[in-house]
Amino acid sequence: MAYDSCWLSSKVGLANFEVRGETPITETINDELNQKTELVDAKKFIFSTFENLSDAEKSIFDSFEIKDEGYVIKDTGVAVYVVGMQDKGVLYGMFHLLRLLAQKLELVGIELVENPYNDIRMLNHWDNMDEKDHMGSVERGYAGNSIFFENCAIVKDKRRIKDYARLLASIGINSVSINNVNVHALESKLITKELLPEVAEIAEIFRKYGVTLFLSVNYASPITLAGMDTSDPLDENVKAWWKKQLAEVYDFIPDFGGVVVKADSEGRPGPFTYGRTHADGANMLAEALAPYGGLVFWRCFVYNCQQDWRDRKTDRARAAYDHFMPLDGTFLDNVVLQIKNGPIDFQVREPLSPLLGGMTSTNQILEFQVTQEYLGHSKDACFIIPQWKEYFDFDTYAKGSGSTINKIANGSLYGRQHSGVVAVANIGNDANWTGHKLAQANFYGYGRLIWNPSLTAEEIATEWIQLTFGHEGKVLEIVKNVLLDSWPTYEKYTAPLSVGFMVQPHLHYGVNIDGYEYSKWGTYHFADCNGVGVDRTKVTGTGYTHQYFEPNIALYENIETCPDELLLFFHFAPYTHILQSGKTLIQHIYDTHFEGVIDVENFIKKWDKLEGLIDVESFTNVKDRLHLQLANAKEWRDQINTYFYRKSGIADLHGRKIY
Ligand code: GCV
Repeated sequence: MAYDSCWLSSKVGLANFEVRGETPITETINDELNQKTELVDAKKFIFSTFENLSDAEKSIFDSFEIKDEGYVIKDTGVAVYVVGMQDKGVLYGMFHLLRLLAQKLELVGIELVENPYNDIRMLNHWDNMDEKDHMGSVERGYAGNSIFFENCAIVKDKRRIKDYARLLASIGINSVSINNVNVHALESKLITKELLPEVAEIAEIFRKYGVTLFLSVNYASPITLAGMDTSDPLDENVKAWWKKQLAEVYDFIPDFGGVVVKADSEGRPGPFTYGRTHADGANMLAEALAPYGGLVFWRCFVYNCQQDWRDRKTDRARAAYDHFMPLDGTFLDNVVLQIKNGPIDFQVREPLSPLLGGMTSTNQILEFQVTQEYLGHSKDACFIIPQWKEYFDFDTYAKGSGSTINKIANGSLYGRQHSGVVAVANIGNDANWTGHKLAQANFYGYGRLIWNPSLTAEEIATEWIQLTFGHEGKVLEIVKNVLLDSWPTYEKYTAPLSVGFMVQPHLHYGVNIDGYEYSKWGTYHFADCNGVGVDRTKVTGTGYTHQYFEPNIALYENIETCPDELLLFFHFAPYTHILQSGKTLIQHIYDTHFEGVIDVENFIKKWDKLEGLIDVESFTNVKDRLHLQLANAKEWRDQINTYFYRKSGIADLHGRKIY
């Protein structure tokens, strides 16, 4: 059932193949190939590590530059070879080959070399074992409950986890953490003997698909698990406890990847309690993990969540940089700072976090969010790949022109040892994995894009559509169209110009313009009768603009040059301000909100044409959700337009209905 409705559903496989070597992963390759029922009876296919090739074969593959997890697919005339340096590379190559077969692409004469652009390609799950009434729930999850936890325990039936491991390997993901970064009482015990036998079972399932397991840990564990009276990272007993505890994890899981830590963030415990720094905290864990090659992913999502809305000086956007920049160079080599793409929190659009590229001497990993916390909860369609593409291409100028986020994420800009991309997953135990069928494309696309960021959003969409829905031209055209337009559309009817938080507090779905305006969370838009937006300039505002490098500082500092789409993030602008597009700010607000609703109406019209051309379940799933999306878009349109009409007193140029 788990695959009937996804990009792995194709039954097309190979009649004549040989898999060399005997490892858990080569076993997986065999299983995978043996499952196929529609066999292509063409050539012979050989799956092998370089090591397992004969000398004569080696001479054919010698000249290819294959990195650790990379592979070559080559038709030598005698056979089609899939060759990797490691069995993991062969596994990725096999999935690539199966993809080509399912897409009906030509294999005769094929020769391609693939190496992943990012070394760490990770997903974080925000899954809970318990949280009072939320047994097995997923924080910010919109596709059912956890596939890892149920009834305050690890799931007994682990078949779905195996299905999931397979999905991960098929898109090149090599690392996964399975529990929420908000670690509650029960999940804290995942690193103890009580739960490690079962955690080890999960690790074994993942291992066969080349995926390394990580756990989120509770910084206060010495107190909550061991009854100590402190978690001070400089306390010798605390250090000794973590060493002992993590050694125990390695007894059960010899290739355990390490830990993910949310400390001193949104009420979570951390080193600040003891007057220590984040470097003190992270390094203490890093020392305990170092003997085993384990990593600490230390999150930089640290800000004051008890802010007074009257305080206009404190700027949440500044927080991560202000906290972590002074610590650059003081982290141990196996610490990796995990940085969200933007300085606030996965809004429909934000500038890039200035910490990315700011720190020169610290390992960094870029954090995206695949789950649609602020992008419509898998009720509204929002294909996020185009957003990530823009972010990857952003030039920070950290080391002069060409210092893109891409090069920072993969560590090449500063020659960092551990680097890559991580994202908050969007899957759950719903039959189609992601709730909204089209949200699968975000999961699929995330893996494909971080493997190869030069793929276009259109190429990724095309792959996913053909693998999932087949080869009908009309299907490709319509689904691609809806996917590629969906992020701009979502932006139009929600919060354009990077104005940020106007959502229902806590839930983060649906409009509530002032929902966060007088709260403690530091996410304000400051709309009044004169204008809207946050002045983050150096001259008159919070000074955030100066966390960037020139020429970005100058670009953002000046309201005339600041890109329209980021205007309200950096400036408080009057409603009559003329955008670079030539429109006034207020007219832009009205136009985008009217257009956004029309876009969704068009999505519905297009989707209706797919009836009978794709499976009924997927057709109905998306159709139903598009109608929910339309209702949501209308509510946003009417509330936003009415709100800004009342604030500004300026009528719509086109006389459309504003309530
Ligand atoms: C896991 C946002 C989300 C929280 C999340 C947090 C984080 O604030 O709303 O649900 O907590 O980010 O990234 O830690």
